[in-house]
Amino acid sequence: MSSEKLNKLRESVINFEDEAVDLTEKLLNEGESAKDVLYVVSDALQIVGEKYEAHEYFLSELMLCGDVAKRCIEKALPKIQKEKIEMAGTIVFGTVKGDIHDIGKTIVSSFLIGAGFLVHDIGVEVDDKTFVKEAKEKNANIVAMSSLLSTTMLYMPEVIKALKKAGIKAKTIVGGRPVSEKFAKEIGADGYAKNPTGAIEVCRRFMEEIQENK
Ligand code: B12
Repeated sequence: MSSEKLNKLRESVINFEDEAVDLTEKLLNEGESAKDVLYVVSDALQIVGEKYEAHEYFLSELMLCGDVAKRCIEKALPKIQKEKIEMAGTIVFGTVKGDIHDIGKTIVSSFLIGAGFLVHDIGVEVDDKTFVKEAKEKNANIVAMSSLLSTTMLYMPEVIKALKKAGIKAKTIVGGRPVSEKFAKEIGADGYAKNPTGAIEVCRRFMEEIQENK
């Protein structure tokens, strides 16, 4: 393992430099394991999260880091499949119908990828049928929904109903600016989180519950 280059990768993700993406490609071509690359990107995001919480980084930096990290992870994904790294779980993640906000979803999903989950980002304005189809096709353990509008969050229970009707056993997690723990409970979602670190905690808990019930 080239720890010097991996350290450089960590630094460039934290500093949201495009160079991180080229460096990832280079490391993978030189035979670095995708697992180590992912570990470093995840570590970088952890530090970015801490900087955000400490008000050292603001939303713009968070978004830039999320974007760079996502592009690095995308480079590593084909190799992950080859290495058959055991992922923490499979998540299908979309912004619900009528809503085009995707910055929060992208950030949360890159943190989840960093935490070892295989995340299929199915985009924005996703209707119930598409959530059902994608959850089935990807054999999802978890379905994650984002909404930034107080109008579109009302579509979340429709998705939960459709998943249940289709017999899909995946756990559901909801989030986004207008969504609350109380709302999540009312609509029968299995979980809610306010931010990316909370999402990792909830999704890890889901996976433990799934393993216990096997
Ligand atoms: C950027 C933005 C836009 C961009 C979106 C660009 C994009 N690609 O996403 C554009 C300009 C397109 C836009 C459009 C609109 N917007 Co807008 N937008 C915003 C703004 C300024 C920032 C949102 C954002 O990205 N925040 C940053 C991210 C990191 O935060 P976040 O999304 O909340 O995500 C975090 C958490 O919520 C959580 N999270 C998010 N999703 C999930 C999912 C899960 C599963 C979990 C666990 C956690 C989680 O983790 C994230 C990271 O911490 C907000 C104001 C605000 N302060 O939020 C308004 C805001 C959301 N928009 C608003 C409105 C009204 C609109 C429009 C209707 C405006 C219009 N009249 O056309 C349209 C809607 C279009 C549509 N159909 O969706 C309102 C919503 C009001 C409401 N209560 O419904 C807001 C609150 C502005 C306001 N104060 O009025 N918008």
